[in-house]
Amino acid sequence: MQEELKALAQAILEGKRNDAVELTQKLVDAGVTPKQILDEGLIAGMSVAGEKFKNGEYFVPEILVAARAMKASMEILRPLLVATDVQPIGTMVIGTVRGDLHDIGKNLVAMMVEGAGFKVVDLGVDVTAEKFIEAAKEHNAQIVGMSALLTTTMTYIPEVIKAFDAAGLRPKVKLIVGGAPVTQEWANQIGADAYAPDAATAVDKCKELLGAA
Ligand code: B1M
Repeated sequence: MQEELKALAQAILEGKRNDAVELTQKLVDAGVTPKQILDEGLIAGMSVAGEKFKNGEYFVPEILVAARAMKASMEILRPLLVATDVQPIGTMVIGTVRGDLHDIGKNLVAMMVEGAGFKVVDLGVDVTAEKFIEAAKEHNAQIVGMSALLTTTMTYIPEVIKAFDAAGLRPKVKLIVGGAPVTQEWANQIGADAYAPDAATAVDKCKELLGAA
């Protein structure tokens, strides 16, 4: 089944959703464990896609189709993973901050972090500090990610950070920030735990935050 696993990784890389679903089902039917399909098929393919995105060989559309192919295969694997009790490597809560409706970049980050083996709880857009905190507690998240695309909404990020401090959730919960107007320097200034300029780097940073890199 090694050939099929490789073909699955390639189908994810090329964003071939139907092929990915077909191969995933074939591997399941052949008795390959969901964990092996996840690691050597889906995550393997998404990792290469992430590398290509980082070094400029892939752009947003290629990543989106790869992530969609992965999501479609995950629909088959998810119930099996739950049944076999395969644990995600960590849990991330993510959202676009209050007042901001941009979600394309945040969705990319969510998909790629999920593709790396995390459970991702996506709160959507226009997310308040209270909602971030509530979700972090409810899902026992190790990481909370905040995205902002407007100079007028990025200023809400430090407020969320203060709210996490006030709630006594740090340093247990690590906070990662990103979005077009956000920089490493600013992230340092406001006391975020990590910053990522793009979705592939966000995956690396999340793993580093977990100490799993
Ligand atoms: Co708006 N918009 N927009 N917009 N929009 C920008 C951001 C803007 C730069 C356009 C411009 O004027 N040149 C400008 C902001 C100016 C500023 O603040 N300095 C702007 C504006 C002004 C507005 C409105 C106010 C316009 C108006 O109504 N007058 C309005 C605001 C609405 C609101 O949010 N309250 C508005 C609305 C919209 C649309 C609804 C039309 C649409 C959003 C659709 C959607 O998201 N569903 C939209 C879009 C599409 C854009 C642009 C054109 C593209 C944004 C995008 O999706 N980029 C944008 C101009 C631009 O950036 N060129 C613009 C692609 C995406 C993959 O990149 O989101 O940067 P990005 O995400 C990257 C990284 O930043 C990083 O990884 C991602 C993938 O590599 N990243 C993270 C993102 N989040 C991360 C989180 C992390 C880590 C990394 O950790 C948690």
